[in-house]
Amino acid sequence: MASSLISRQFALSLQKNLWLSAPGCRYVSKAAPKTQVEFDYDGPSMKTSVPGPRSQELTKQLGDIQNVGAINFFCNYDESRGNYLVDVDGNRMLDIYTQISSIPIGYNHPALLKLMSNPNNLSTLVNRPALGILPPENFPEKLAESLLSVAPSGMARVQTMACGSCSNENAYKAMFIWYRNKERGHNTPSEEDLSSCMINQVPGCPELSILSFMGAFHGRTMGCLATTHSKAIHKLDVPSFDWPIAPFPKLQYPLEEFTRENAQDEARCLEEVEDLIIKWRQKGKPVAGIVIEPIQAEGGDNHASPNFFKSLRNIARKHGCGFHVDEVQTGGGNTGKLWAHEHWGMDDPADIVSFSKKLLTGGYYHKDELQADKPYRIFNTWMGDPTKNLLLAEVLNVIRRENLLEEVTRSGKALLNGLYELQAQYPGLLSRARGQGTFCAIDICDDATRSSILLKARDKGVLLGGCGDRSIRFRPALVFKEYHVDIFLNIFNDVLAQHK
Ligand code: PSZ
Repeated sequence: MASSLISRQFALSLQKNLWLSAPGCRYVSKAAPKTQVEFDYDGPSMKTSVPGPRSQELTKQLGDIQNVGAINFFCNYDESRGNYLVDVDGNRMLDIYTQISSIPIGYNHPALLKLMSNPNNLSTLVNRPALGILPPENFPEKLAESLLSVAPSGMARVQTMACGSCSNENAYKAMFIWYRNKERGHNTPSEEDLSSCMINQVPGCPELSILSFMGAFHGRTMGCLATTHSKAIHKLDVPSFDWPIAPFPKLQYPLEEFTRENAQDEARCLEEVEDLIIKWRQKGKPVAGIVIEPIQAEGGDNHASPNFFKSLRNIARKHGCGFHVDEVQTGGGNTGKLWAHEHWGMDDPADIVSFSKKLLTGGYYHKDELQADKPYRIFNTWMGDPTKNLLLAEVLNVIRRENLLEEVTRSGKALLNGLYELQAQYPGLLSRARGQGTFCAIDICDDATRSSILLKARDKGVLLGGCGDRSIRFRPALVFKEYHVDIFLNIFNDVLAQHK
């Protein structure tokens, strides 16, 4: 009885959300075959400035319960669809930030609503298992359909986790365990190891380190935070580890004009990495792993060349350090490939690749030898969430069916070309347009102007995010098409004209 009630509710919400007769929407692509019919709004529609009165009222209410300093506005997720986020004041905005880059195929995609309305999936929705001990029958099959179907080259094992930070946190632990067992030459800890680790002392808690890069963001939990170096406010007042921090290349744009300088800067950073590895070994805190983002995202969309990453991977191998590529923000298709590291063209790109955001579940892929030697060493209550694997399997189907990676490459080119043109038009305001696929960014002359541009764009119905000291970043969903680029460029042009 209960289940038929629930499934009826799902069927109703599906009908409501299929938008077959909803006003204000239209068929976007008349040429698309029936199965690929896509529904979208015509464009932004603004009724108030943002946040509007209802958002302000709700922020006040929530303020009595939580810190609301970071809240932008409140959302109406029922009415949001495709590339458009609708707020509680009825404003409809073209979303080029997508919940900090974590919406893969837009809001309320019909394929996902259909999946969630299937009564066969109800028990997955209502019974969240402790996956490490009591997984559901279909779990191996769902992993194969979802995460394993897009496993990075050379990796056949994957561990799911709840979010980006806990994925990285556990990936670091896996590298430490692997490294220590290598040092011991066997997997059996001594009595002294076992007793000393209980009081946070060596040798059980060894002096090992993870090498990270200036400008990196790998999360806010204590271990991850020791490798995060994007903003002081993230780190202030929190104790940390004495781990090595290498410089990340600072490329000059346009790249074609600065080939020599950029290659020199990358070589300088690589040299520094090797120096630090040697220095920390001498200090008695050997580098067990190197962690890096393929594009430093929070830190300001800082890119480096495939050659840089290839050389870094070789340095890690040469010194016996694990190589961990953090694809939490770059993974999922925005760069035009499912994984940004695919652009490096390597057969053996990493020992560990972590993910979250657009992959919907967190987790990490790893080489066989990075598997912890005993159960319960990498473990927690949920270890992920099977509903997210269901959704991810369908997201990947949609990506394949609708050739979304090709679309991303196409709209990414249009976006970057548009940014180049605007940069030429407003040289005092804009510089360093850069990107891969739709994973693009541009620098604004200063932080205050950036804030003003972001707010004015929002009031005109375009949601964007900042990153680094003075960059604006673009993180649309994979269903962001060339005509969405045009809508954005027109509005952005108007906003820039106000800042001349
Ligand atoms: O302010 C914050 O806490 C933000 S703003 C964007 C993020 C976090 N990104 C999360 C992130 C990431 O971009 C990379 C490359 N690695 C790890 C993380 C952490 O993921 P979460 O937020 O899921 O813990």
